[in-house]
Amino acid sequence: MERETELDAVVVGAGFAGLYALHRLRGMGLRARVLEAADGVGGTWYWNRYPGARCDVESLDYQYSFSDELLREWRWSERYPAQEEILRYLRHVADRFDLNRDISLNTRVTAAVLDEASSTWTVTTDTGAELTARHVIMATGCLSVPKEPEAPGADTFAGEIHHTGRWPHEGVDLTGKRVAVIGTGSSGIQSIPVIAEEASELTVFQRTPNFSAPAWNGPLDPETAREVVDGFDERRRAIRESVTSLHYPANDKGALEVSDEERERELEARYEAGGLNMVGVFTDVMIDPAANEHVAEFFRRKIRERVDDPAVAEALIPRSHPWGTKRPCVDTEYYETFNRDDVTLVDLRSEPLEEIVAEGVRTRERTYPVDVIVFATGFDAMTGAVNAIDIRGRDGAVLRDAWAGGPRTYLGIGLAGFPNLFLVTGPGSPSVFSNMVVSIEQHVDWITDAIGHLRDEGLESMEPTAEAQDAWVAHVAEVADFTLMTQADSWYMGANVPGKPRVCMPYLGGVGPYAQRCREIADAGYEGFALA
Ligand code: NA7
Repeated sequence: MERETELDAVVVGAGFAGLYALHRLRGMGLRARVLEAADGVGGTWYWNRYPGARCDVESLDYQYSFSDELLREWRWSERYPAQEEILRYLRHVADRFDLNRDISLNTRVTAAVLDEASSTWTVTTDTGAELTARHVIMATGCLSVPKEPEAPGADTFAGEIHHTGRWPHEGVDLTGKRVAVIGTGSSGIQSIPVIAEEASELTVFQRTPNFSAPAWNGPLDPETAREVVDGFDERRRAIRESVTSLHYPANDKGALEVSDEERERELEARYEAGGLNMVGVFTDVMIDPAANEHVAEFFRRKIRERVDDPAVAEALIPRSHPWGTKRPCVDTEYYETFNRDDVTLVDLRSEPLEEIVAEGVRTRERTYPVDVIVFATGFDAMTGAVNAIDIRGRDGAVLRDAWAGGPRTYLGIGLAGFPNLFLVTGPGSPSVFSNMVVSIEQHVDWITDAIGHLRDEGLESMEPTAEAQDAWVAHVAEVADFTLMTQADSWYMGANVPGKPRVCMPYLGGVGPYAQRCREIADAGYEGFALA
């Protein structure tokens, strides 16, 4: 594939979004090619192979809904799917729907340039290939560009360094090794208990403690799974229309409206149900600091119960951000891991990390000698993968420049000045604030319907008007400002990457209401888009 010009669409990325986009486009009789940097399909689940990597959304809801046969033939083994099982599922999807023949692996997209006269895009890759297509669909994922280690001296370290988001495929033998994990977000919290089992000593370097609820993972009862599959359409409809896109019930009461006993009962029940059940616990938790504090205090009590040493428990207790304003974590024995004699917690707030030296990690207080350093330090989320590509639209405008002050989109799907270029779960859509598979299906359906509409109407291009985009960006910010989300230095806010603009990137208006708005816009002839 050196030059390909007969395409209707180029899809960038072969994760959940790219695979489904290809399937849909093919079903419409369109010609599409998927370009994927990795040497296999899977996206996030291809790269994130660190010990303990698992999805926080339950297996039965973290799967495609577009094929009843697929739904019925695939068996999930556990309540929450492990990385390996999700990757196997996605490979199965690629095989079953014969997708591989239109996927180019080991191919990283470097640029996409609009030809205004023909309303087509020329996409170039690091393999030297050049593809021309009417449409470009960015299925690049929200968490696909790992953040570079910010610790100086990493190149002087005598041992091995790994990032959770780029874990070696052959695995890493940590048996008998002294291991450092830097970072206590979801990746750290999932991997720390598993690494502790293997390593001879584990030292955890924590900058910000997080709130984590037990997953209560376990084998999935086949009978329960069958019942869910039998009632799947209704279950999926309900979560699509819900605010969170999780199947957990949303309480219609506020934390401040109920008695102390009722509040405690509700919190305890959600904690016992496990995982992300706490999302939706009370209506006011994400908008009222006093309501939020009840949830935060509940978690703090649980941490004290789970950790033996009171000083360690205090260090693990989050105080610097309201609950839910950084991604709530889901764990298996995370806090209990700190009860082991061979696990040490280093609180970087009281003893800042200064540098990596040949023998290990040096803080202001001392050097911790280790054999392996694991960076669980997260991603350049939501904009990293799009900004890594040189995207040039109308009048040569560079997308990266247009986003210099933070991402600007219409619905998280379209970009003013970049006709026929679509983002799947882009900034300005619920994206990471949802069950990603539900949001991906909604976006891919919407985008491919729009492409079908253009074809049926004999139109060549669509792009949001500047006014519609400005209004949407303002709306996204207004909703965020109404919540407590803007108070945390989270990756939702771009605050984890030095120099990144501080903007709340996901849309917080709720998955169901958002999808409804997208539908209305399409039904009104793609209101806010200029069709030509
Ligand atoms: P996250 O959630 O961004 O977590 C990264 C962690 O690494 C977090 O505890 C950070 O502390 C810490 N960190 C980042 N940079 C540094 C430096 N320079 N020094 C010390 N500590 C640092 O990424 P994950 O991979 O865990 O999870 C990403 C998402 O994947 C997750 O939210 C789920 O949606 C799935 P900080 O909080 O910034 O102080």
